[in-house]
Amino acid sequence: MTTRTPFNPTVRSLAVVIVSLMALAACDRQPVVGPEPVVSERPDHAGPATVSNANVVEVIARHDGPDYEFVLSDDVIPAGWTTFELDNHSSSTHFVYLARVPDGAITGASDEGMDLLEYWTTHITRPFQFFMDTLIDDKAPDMADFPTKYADTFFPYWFDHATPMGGPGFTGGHLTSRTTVNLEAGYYIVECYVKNAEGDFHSYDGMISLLEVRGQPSNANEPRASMHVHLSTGEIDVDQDIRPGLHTVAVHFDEQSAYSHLLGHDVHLIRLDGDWDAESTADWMNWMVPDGLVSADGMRGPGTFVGGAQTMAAGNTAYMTVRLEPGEYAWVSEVPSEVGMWETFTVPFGNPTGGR
Ligand SMILES: [Cu+2]
Repeated sequence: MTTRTPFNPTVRSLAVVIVSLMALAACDRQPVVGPEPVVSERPDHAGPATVSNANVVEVIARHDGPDYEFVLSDDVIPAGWTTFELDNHSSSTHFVYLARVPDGAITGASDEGMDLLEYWTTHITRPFQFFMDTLIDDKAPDMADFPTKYADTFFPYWFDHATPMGGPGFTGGHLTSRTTVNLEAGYYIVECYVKNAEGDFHSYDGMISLLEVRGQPSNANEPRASMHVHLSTGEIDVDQDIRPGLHTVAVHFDEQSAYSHLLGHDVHLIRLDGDWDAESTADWMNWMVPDGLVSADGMRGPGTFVGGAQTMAAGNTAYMTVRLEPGEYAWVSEVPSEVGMWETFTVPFGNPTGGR
């Protein structure tokens, strides 16, 4: 498993991009328009009934007004194959993104005498919010969030070495999703960077935690897949002959690339409830779009997301467990809409898989 993010831009190029975008934003701001209001809160359960022989970390997503948080069932777990169950206890959309903390951050936190999570939010989360705020019309960035210590590079050098390690994808209000990844020992940031109605990242408002993975790998087996999704640069290759029922979907990161929004590709599953505009959904999924990624109370975002696999370096595989009812679905990657990275498929009526 790689410990370096091959597609992360260098800190210098990231800083150049951000400084350039900040200059652009000053003269070309766009109004913030919220997505459609909540349509329904479906009682059905997107996740599976059981998972056996696996480490399971439950992550409850909840918020009360301006306060957002994750509640983790464990904050210290063994290494190896680990299933993250995102239980969304709110009406808005969330995900769980895992990033392995690089050694430079651990040393830096020690040098500055700071708790590791506080150190990360100070040098990563808050500067990202500062940058985001410059893109949002009529929102004044909080100068306290400006990365004074790294004014030239915007982010510390070690951010280039943070490794994206997947996690459950976008999951609609009051739904549950499960995604399994293989984790080596280390510290992991667990966060959701969907935004609230004011354009604050949920992580900025508290939906960010620290997970320690410690010791020898557990005996949890690598899941066995019933479906496969292959991700390469600008492309999603999916199975089209699919039975209804419970599936374990292997998401293979065959290639990885940095796109114009500075992130790599991932994949998310949407249950289509009627007419679907793929391009506007992809725009919503782009964090750099001022009104993109907004989902808060009464603002669920486009469509019904039922999970997925957050971004990982090339060569990794994540496993998503999902119950597919007959209907229309789309796999969509969280990349700029001009890339056009989405694929639709139909789950026919017929004999279900044997899972319960
Ligand atoms: Cu969130």
